[in-house]
Amino acid sequence: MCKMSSIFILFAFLILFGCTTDKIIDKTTTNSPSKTSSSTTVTTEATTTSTTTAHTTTVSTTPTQLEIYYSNALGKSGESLKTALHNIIDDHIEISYSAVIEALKVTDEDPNNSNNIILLYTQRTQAKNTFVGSSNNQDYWNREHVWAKSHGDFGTSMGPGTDLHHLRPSDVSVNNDRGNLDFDESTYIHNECTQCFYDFDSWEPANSVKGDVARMLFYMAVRYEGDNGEVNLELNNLVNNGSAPYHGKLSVLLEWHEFDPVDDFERRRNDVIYEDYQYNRNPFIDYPEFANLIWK
Ligand SMILES: [Ca+2]
Ligand SMILES: [Ca+2]
Ligand SMILES: [Ca+2]
Ligand SMILES: [Ca+2]
Repeated sequence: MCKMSSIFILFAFLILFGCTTDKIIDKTTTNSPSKTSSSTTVTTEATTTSTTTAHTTTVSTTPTQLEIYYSNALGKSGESLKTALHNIIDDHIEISYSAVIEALKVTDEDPNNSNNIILLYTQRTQAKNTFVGSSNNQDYWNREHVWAKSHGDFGTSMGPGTDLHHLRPSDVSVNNDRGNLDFDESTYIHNECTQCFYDFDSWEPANSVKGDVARMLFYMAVRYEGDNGEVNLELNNLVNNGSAPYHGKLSVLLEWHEFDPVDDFERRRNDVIYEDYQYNRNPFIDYPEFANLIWK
């Protein structure tokens, strides 16, 4: 009996010990193949490492640089966040309206063809050298002010009129049809931009750029606050804003911002404008949560 229980206890011990060891090895092997010692610390280290790696690969500017850039805004909300962001992104280097043409060939370059740019509304890839200043060719490209330049009447003067964060290449006739319409859900399919909708008082861009449009307008409302003789641009929930310094429709833009999240094309564009042209960033591309913290 005594011998039998000893064998049984030994057998049970081996099973128990064997299983536990297997579990630890499995866990550590999965998280960190190079580590052989089995402990909770290893697992924690491995998890931390993989989280850091994933975060680094999703933003082209390292998190630390972004945190430094936005240090005076992080943790704030509402008007105090808007003011802090304004003070971070204002006083940017302004470029001329003619310099915008060459800049857009860089900021909006087709990632698959360096001879081409991607046109905003149609998302058509098109030769960079088909720019046209006047409207001679309705399928060439020109400079679209996403915040319609009549809303605040700033035209093409340096500042809001040449700010690359909201200037985009567009098909000439599509640009003309968008005109100065506010953004809202709209009724009719456009004959050339077949992913776009329009009606008498609004324009609805293609699904893939709805968020891009929203984030560009968020930037404009925060960048331009009426200081240094600049216009104060603001978002509202109206259409038919005409020449008032307002743009709608805020509630719809907030929905589009959620619906079409930031992508690599926008991130690269933001980096290029920051590093090579204006030395300021669009906060709503870097920290999408800022939009709801200010306007919801
Ligand atoms: Ca056209
Ligand atoms: Ca409408
Ligand atoms: Ca998009
Ligand atoms: Ca403003």
